[in-house]
Amino acid sequence: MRTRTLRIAMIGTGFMGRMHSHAWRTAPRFFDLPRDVELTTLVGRNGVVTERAATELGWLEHATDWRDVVARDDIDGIDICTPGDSHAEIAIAALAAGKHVLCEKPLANSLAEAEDMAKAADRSDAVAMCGFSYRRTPALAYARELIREGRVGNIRHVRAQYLQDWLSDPDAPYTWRLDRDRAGSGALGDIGAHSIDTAQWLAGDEIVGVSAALQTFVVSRPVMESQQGLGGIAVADAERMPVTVDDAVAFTARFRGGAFGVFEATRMATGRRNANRIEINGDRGAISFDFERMNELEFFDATLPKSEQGFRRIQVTNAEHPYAGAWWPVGHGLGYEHLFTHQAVDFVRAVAGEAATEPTFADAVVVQRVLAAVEKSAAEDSRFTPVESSN
Ligand code: 4PW
Repeated sequence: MRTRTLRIAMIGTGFMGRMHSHAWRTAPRFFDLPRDVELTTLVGRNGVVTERAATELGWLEHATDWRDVVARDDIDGIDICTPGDSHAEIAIAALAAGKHVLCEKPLANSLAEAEDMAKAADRSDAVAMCGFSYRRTPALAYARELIREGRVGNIRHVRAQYLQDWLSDPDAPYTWRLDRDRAGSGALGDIGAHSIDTAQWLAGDEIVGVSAALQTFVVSRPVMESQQGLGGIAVADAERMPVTVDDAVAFTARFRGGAFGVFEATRMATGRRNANRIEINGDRGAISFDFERMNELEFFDATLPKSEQGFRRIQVTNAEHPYAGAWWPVGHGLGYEHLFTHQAVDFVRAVAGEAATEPTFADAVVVQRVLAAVEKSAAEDSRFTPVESSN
């Protein structure tokens, strides 16, 4: 029985705003939730754009000032889908006003802001959750179950790559994701943060040290004429804007428990659209995953007789698998949008006290510390050892 309605205000009308709208609408329709969800108010700076988006995406009303909305008594939850430069201010105000908060990743643009947000969450009784959505991939949630049951044993290797190619064209237009002031960092915070969170969450362990390098291949990009997906269309002969973030990052990492990690994130890996991959090798087995085949998990069991060993491809689409039972019968499979629906489900259950909040803001600070360490390591040129020239 759904006793009360959770009234949501969402800030942001872009790609993530559209995705979260779909999730809030779908979650109570497919999952047995303790609360109904009302898409109450959509907030965006541009009134015309926000009104159109509110109508298209099914919000009851729209508004242009998040401060007014956060102060309203008829709103229970604030969903932050804006670029990172406004996360801290909105989240801290919303928590102080007693609202539950779901905030997109990475939690903030700096470690100091993220820590302030976690302190605000500590002072509040409300739910404060960070949107590391890949935790809600059934195959990864199942991988975590296997790892927690000891099926891979002691972890030695964590190998994570997040490869996209939407910026490989040097004339792909400038977006806020290329502006350090708005996004905090480039491939590192936008997609590398997912790998860091997934790796620590799966391994049940924390990264304690990194050695990193960052690379920017394209230092300026043409002004955008119209947005399409993550990128958009540039005007011919447009003025170029300086790119102030990394295009790619690579780092090695040591985990507290002794595991050794290798991470790579780039938005210029031609041919790779959303290859969010992770492989973990332990002394009893291994798991391997690639989001481009998100309904599958590869599992290797080193305890089987040698003659029977080999990676097994498990279709993580059965009712027994995490989240999967609420969807389609006999393994029809899920897509990217389902992660966000599962995230909305877990948020509503946390608000009703039926599930723990995870990831919390404190969990997201752990990721933010790694992001900061990667930037620090990359900035210390002395750690980059040149190969001796043969001439
Ligand atoms: O969080 C990530 C983004 O910012 C995503 O999962 C994919 O890469 C889609 O957009 C970017």
